[in-house]
Amino acid sequence: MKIVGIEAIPFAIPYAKPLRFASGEVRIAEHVLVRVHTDEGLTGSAEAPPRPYTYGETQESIVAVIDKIFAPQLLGLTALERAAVHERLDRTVGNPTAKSALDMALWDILGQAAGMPVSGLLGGYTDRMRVSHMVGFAPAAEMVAEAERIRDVHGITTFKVKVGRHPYTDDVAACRALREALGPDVDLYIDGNRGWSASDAARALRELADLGLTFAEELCPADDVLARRWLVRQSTIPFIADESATTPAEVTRELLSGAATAISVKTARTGFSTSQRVLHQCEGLGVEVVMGNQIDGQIGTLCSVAFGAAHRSASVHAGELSNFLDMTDDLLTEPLTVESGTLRIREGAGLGIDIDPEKLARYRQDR
Ligand code: MUC
Ligand code: MG
Repeated sequence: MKIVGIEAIPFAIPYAKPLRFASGEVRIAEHVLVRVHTDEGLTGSAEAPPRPYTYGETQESIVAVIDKIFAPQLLGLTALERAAVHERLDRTVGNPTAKSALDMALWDILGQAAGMPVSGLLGGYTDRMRVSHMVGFAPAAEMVAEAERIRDVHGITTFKVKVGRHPYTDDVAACRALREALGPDVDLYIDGNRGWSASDAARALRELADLGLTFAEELCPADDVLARRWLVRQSTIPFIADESATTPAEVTRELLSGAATAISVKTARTGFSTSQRVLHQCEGLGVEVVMGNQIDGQIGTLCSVAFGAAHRSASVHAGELSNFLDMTDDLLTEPLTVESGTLRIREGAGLGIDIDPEKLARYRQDR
């Protein structure tokens, strides 16, 4: 299982429905397909989604760091030497989605070599997760229409509402319209992507108090250190750290300092190996987690569901596994489908990422 080649292939697939949120927007999925080849002819795959507003990575930087730094460091190691792989990757700071795609591609190789699904190797708790859908910025009536469509077509009954606009009262009105239209049985939570000040966030939380929200995520910047702790202390619902908790050390800092009370686990930024460390930290500290989404395509979503379904604590809450529904196309031979509000892992060896060569040829940007 010696690593003999690593490819970082940029591709671009437009969104049918762009997602807008406080820190940015996504109109085209300009991601990087990462493929790791072994001397026995196995190929592990994963995708890296550049999110400059969250990690500083771009599509070009992901390709460059893999081609110029990571590939030369990893060639010759085997898929069983993941700790050694991570030691080498960690000599370079940052670049979380590039590192994570490499980690997950190695797990894909392990699964294929063992003839077993990666989700089973990771923990094998269940074979599916309930799906949560993100509702991006739009006029309130459009947000309601989108949530109703997603519920009616896909059976999804958990929605993460993007907030963080100015004035904050527009977001409060949108959340109220969603609750009134969808009724009490739907789970609603909010994600501010650091858009509000702590004082606006506190006002918004008070005005939203009767809506029965499940969580609040990253309402204001983590760098507003004292203001953020002040905000979290008065929140009556768990306060999820996302952008502020992208490594095990940041998770420790955010939780122990009282700046967050729950964690978003994203395989796109911590792969499988480091996501397990984060998950075990949260379990040990008695903190809830949500499987988040880095606005992944179908490949990244398969990785998220493989990890989430593998662990009891990661599958308690619905996982954010539906962003791919807004894309015009994807690379998999057999597209993912959400059925009755749930997404299943792929049975079979590895991660089950079977890439359609014609689609890859159509969307890749390096030829
Ligand atoms: C999310 O949960 O915030 C948007 C920005 C980012 O870093 O992730 C997405 C979704
Ligand atoms: Mg978030």
